Amino acid sequence: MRYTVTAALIYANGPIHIGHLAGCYIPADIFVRYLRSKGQDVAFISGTDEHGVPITIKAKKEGITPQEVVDKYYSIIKQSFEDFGISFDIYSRTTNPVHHETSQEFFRTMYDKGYFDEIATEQYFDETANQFLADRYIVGECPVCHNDGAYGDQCEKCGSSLSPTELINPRSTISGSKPVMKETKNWYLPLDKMQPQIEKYVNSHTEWKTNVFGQCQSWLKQGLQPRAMTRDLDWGVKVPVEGAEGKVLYVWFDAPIGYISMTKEWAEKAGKNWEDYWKNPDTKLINFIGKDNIVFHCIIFPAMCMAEGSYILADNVPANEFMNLENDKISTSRNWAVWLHEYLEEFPGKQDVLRYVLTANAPETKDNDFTWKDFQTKNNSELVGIYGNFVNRTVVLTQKYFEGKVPEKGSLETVDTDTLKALAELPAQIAGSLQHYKFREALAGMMEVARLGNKYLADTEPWKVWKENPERVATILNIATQITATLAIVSEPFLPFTAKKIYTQLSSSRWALAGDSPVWADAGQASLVPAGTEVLQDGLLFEKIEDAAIEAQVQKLLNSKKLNELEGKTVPALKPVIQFDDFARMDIRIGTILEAEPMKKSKKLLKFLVDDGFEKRTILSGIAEHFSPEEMVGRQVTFIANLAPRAMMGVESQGMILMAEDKDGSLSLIQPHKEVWSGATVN
Ligand code: B3M
Ligand code: ZN
Repeated sequence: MRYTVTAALIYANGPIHIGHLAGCYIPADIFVRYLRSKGQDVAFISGTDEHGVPITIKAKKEGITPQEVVDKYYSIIKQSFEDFGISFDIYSRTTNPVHHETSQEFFRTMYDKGYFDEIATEQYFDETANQFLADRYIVGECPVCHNDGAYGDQCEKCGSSLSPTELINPRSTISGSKPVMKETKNWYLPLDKMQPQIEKYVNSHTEWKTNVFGQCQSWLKQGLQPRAMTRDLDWGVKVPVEGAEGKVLYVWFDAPIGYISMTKEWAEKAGKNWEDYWKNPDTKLINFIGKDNIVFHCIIFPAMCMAEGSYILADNVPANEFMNLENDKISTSRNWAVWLHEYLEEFPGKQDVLRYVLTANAPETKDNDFTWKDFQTKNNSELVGIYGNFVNRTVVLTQKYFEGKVPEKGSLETVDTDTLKALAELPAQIAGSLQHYKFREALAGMMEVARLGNKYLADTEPWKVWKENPERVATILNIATQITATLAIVSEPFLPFTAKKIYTQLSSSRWALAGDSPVWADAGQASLVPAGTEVLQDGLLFEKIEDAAIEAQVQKLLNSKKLNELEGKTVPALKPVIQFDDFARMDIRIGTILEAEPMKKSKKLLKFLVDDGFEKRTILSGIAEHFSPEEMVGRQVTFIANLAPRAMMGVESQGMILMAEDKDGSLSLIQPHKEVWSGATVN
């Protein structure tokens, strides 16, 4: 069987985080690794989406060109995927010439077949910048909540989705000027007319995941609308027809074609025929994506392919829901995320731990939550406690009793045959889950192999038997090694780094391994590793993660939250107007602090002795959490000198020291900018 497996072409406008991995790339990689181990012909294709408004917005924000933005993030993103072992056959980009040619050709074919409707509409135009404005380039007052910073497509404050004409007092974010309505002509794909064909296609795939199938049905039920496939923008693939100056292909038109152009690039290098992967109806096309991309992959791209006429349609689109982080939506702008490059700095070599946790919690049917506590628990009690523990015990006991050589099996007891029978059944069970895109279930099946191994050692207790019956121990450790080998094979899709370590541990054998790639069909066999094979000790597979490391991560997130809260903070509203006389009645002075001491039984109060120019007066001030008594002595402060005395905790305070309160609640003294005499008036 031939497979074309794609993973979403992420926008090259920022680094990637765990949500991306969990939603799309880890499941795609698991699936592909499994297919390869079954000997299938697979092309695993992905890359960055480098067009569209998200890129130009980022460029504007960073003050660089769109090309510079995509160059920067393409490398960062590619590196992260490589670091996490996502085994693409090619990771390319939509700014490559082959992509521009391929998508222009695609458009041209549809155009020549008369598939597009040319429709004139009025769009907002910025006369100062001389360009049409994409929705995101228009801001104004939200008609719902009256937030003044709402975008042309959405108000981020109240979440309403908007169209630019609904904004009150719209402004261009490019020039700040008020946009005007101007007529423009674009090419529309008449999805409304294509609805019956699309419905037929979707309805022939009742096996799709319910979240995917359900979303398609709700789009179809609403009735499909014509959608513009060109945009007035200067960053993107030029529209290849007359009269389209200043227009580019809609980013969602060219992006999925990226899968095709990247396959061409790969095939060229790999000596394959790209058309086998896109035009042969026997090839299965599988698109891995996140849930926000469902409509584009299940309705719009298939419609484009139907219209173009020569490409296969997706056989399945196993989209995941979203992964949340510590009970909150992952957000790039609020920095509520675990960035992959940062994770690797903080947990070097622990790629498989993250792969494991994100798969065990994969948001397959509904949104799910990643928490650091759970990350720690899954590492410590499952990877260390079950998986690592089993492999380690097998290796260590083989070293100890048999000088590191796999012993011969002798005659088998019931516990042995039962265990080998269970072992033989597990790979097929895991494969069944994988074929149905049930990766959590498949991962649980993988852990069953490790559990089986642990139970076998616990039941047979070779360490107790050794003295009386070393032959029996030989059989036990031979079988434990066979379980280890199967564990490595079935782990490879999920934990490729760990699987590789186990292969190394069993390296001197020629069992089952062709280079690095495991052969799925070997899994479950009772005599996979020949007796005599040398077992090397190569350190522990997993190590315990301590509380301190987890607390540091949680603290990091809390710091982001704090920063965000500050960001949203505005200065307090002004108080009502007072007359000059009201102000003149206040006697504000500069004094010098002579002595300072904490107040007994109070966390907040400090007691000062202040030189006010006439005498020494006592002033209490609730700033003990911000200043130490020592650092206050000798300082000049501003205080209200004629405030009626007030007793606090048995001491009379004769005035009030003034402070400025900063955004984060910290306090700052109000001091004259040069030293003045004590008692100086402030007017
Ligand atoms: N670039 C949206 C995203 O990054 C879009 C995916 C394209 S897949 C062909 O989520
Ligand atoms: Zn709003």
